[in-house]
Amino acid sequence: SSSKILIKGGTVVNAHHQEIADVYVEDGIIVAVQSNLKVGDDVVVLDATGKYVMPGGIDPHTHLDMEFMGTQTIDDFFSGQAAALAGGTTMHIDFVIPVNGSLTAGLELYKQKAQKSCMDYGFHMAVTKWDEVVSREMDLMVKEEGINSFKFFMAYKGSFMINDELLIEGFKKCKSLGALPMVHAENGDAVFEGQKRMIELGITGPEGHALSRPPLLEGEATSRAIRLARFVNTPLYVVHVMSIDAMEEVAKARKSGQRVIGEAVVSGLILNDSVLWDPDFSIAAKYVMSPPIREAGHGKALQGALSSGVLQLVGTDHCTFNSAQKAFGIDDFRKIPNGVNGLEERMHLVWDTMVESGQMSVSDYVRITSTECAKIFNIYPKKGAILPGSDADIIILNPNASFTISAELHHYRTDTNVYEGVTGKGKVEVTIAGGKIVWQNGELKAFPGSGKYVEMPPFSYVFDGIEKADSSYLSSLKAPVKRFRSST
Ligand code: DUC
Ligand code: ZN
Ligand code: ZN
Ligand code: ZN
Repeated sequence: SSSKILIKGGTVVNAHHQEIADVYVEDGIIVAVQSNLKVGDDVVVLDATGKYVMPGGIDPHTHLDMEFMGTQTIDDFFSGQAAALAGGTTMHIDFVIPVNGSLTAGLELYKQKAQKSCMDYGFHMAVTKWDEVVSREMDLMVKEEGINSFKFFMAYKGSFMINDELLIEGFKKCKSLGALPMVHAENGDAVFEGQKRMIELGITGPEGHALSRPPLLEGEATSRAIRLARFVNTPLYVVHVMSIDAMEEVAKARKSGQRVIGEAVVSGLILNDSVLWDPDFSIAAKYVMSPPIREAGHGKALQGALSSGVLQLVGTDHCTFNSAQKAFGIDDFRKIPNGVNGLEERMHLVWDTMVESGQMSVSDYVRITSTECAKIFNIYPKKGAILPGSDADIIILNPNASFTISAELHHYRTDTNVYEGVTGKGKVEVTIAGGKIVWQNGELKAFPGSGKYVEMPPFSYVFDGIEKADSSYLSSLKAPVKRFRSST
């Protein structure tokens, strides 16, 4: 059976260390990492000579089967995850969207959606309104449901957007629970003004989307969220940093010692806004996401921020719609469902852009695509490592093979791909998830129901309002330089 696997002779890479070794897997767990392992003949042997053996990717940011902008994302927990496995990602963290503001109802719905999972997954919880009920539901999520992160949208006026009062309440609540607050940082009120102005000017095409929500507004909201997090004295996770403006706010805060985590997304690293000016609506519309794809220059700066450590990890914001859905906005960019693909392409594109190009070491690649995410969300070293006792989520990457991306070849349900025609170096040849070979020789073996929910425990970085030294990742980040004096 395939429950025992030996990966022979590869270069085993962890975020801290790499060595040539064999990896032995039994019943879903990594049992041994050492050279010249001898095993019985009931073991499947994979030769990894000349290849890298690395932890499967963890995508910290996806939206599968999400109801959004009057429609539903086309990829669900099965199709999105199956595609992820084919691209070397073995876990993702999806955002639960509350139902009429109710976190409990939202979670029930997402538990249903996720039953067809073929890959391990965790949940972040979005908070879209504030009252006593929501506050109590947050306790429940952390204490009973294995959720340790809450996302606040500073944009999407009229639907998800919350104001500063809620942001502060939410940050305080997160802090009291040992949970990590996350923000979608764009100034939603200003975006609303920008959109009205575009329509007044008769700009109704996809370029209007980018023009109405410039980097300025992402920088403003990022700065505000960071300052409010400092006010509350809580760590903060900024999702999808898409501009130099936002990245510089993260850099400044981290330099001062504030505990801010910045997430890059693949589209922001690689694409530029020229695509939004394509005269063919069906091409331009597929690139509409929020925050928008920026002018050339931002992507390169964000790549630099990943290499220098200003940004700590890379996700996708995978959120797919087919061409028919994108066409809802043919007369008005405000109606184009926001979102692009990335779950299947992330591991390949980050390898090619960061490692193959010489901007990053292989160990750092493992860190930004897997290990850092596992540490931030408190599931390391179960996930994010090739170590005895870790889950057997492993990829074998051949640095000399190449990849090609196209809608013809991808494993999603969506009929387009924002990376159509992109080729590069470095190919995931084998994916092992939960101890099973799920991707090999271009063949995908994904089974609905085989993915497990990964509970993410809270952090204990707060004690009576004073930082308590412990071994958790968040508390190991530097404390704010300034503290509030207690009244005397
Ligand atoms: N941005 C997107 O493009 N899609 C989903 C949600 C978001 O913030
Ligand atoms: Zn070692
Ligand atoms: Zn967002
Ligand atoms: Zn998102």
